[in-house]
Amino acid sequence: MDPQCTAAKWESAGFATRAIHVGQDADPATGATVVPIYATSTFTQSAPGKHKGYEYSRSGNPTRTALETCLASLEHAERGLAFASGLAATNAVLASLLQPGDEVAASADLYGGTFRLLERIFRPWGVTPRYTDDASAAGFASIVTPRTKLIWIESPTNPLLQIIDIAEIAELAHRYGAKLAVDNTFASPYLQQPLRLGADLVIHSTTKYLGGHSDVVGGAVVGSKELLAAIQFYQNAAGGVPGPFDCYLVLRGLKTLAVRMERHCANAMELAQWLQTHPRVETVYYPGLPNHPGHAVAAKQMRGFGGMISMRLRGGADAARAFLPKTRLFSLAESLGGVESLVCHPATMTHASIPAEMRHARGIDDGLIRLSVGIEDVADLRADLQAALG
Ligand code: P1T
Repeated sequence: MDPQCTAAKWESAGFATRAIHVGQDADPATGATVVPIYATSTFTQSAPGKHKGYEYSRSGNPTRTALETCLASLEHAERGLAFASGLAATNAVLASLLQPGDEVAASADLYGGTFRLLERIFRPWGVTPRYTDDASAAGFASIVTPRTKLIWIESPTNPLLQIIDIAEIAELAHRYGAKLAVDNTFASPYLQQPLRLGADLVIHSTTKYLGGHSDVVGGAVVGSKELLAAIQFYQNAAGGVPGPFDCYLVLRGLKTLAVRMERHCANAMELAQWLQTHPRVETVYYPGLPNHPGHAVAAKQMRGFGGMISMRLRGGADAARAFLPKTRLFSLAESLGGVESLVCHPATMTHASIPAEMRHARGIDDGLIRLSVGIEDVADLRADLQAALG
């Protein structure tokens, strides 16, 4: 059956129900309750061109279709596409919507890999990226030109947890004839659905909260059928598809996304409140704190404030260097969004590809520490941070 039809019957169901069921009807061939891993590169045809909807697994695979259908439902999109990584998804969006001569306007605070892709691949190809430190509508208006085809934002941003008013930027983008793409990785669709706020495309690194267990690398793009047709054409022509095992892992992760996010948010809120009273901590960046400059907008556009916290310690870079190797439960590692807590040093890890001068100007200096708060017992997480803070 057309997966879009099976999705339609779940339209009025709640988020957790859709995460567990949409695109995941019992397997038509065997009745298997859980979507099988269709480990096949190709599909047998009864006559040339006569097949059951699948020809070759670069173009489509039933395990991938299940994941794409579910992701589209969770973001209230017409259609979803799964990719081999978050950056493969980002690359496909940029390459299929932009031509040499076009410009892309982005918030200055964004994942280092996205910055590297824009600067090292797309700028030499002829696309001009422009960045704004002021991520308000006025800030974006100051860098948008008649050549701007796309505005690219994250909210919350990586790693400074800035909040961008998605509805306001969508309105601005459309006024200038541009599209708005939102990298929703830090929020997940459970906390925020940018398409409902006017965005045109949503991008995910499914490696993070959607997979949720730090055991898979993947990406996704969701949006209208029209925009996704161009992106799917690019994906099929250029590759970048996820394998069926990886799709299975992300789909399995989605089933518990709602309960995991509740716990990520509760743990992060408790730790952020505690950290901001800690004598060794200078600044805490967490949108759930009322003194965070984006708190009101976050409360308006998100269901909760997420599991990511950044902070600066008194004593700057030296204090950060002393703290980072000392945590035991928080593993010092890149990535985020898994059930286990991670700690990261953006300047030398996730954002090392941004030139030092630019990084420092943006506030990503050697004193910045980023926490991905997992779903362990919060008392244990707090004790771990306390011991490392000394
Ligand atoms: O790693 P990959 O699945 O290709 O996703 C890239 C990506 C895209 N968007 C955001 C907001 C991201 O944070 C990432 C990856 N980020 C990390 C690995 C990190 O530790 O920040």
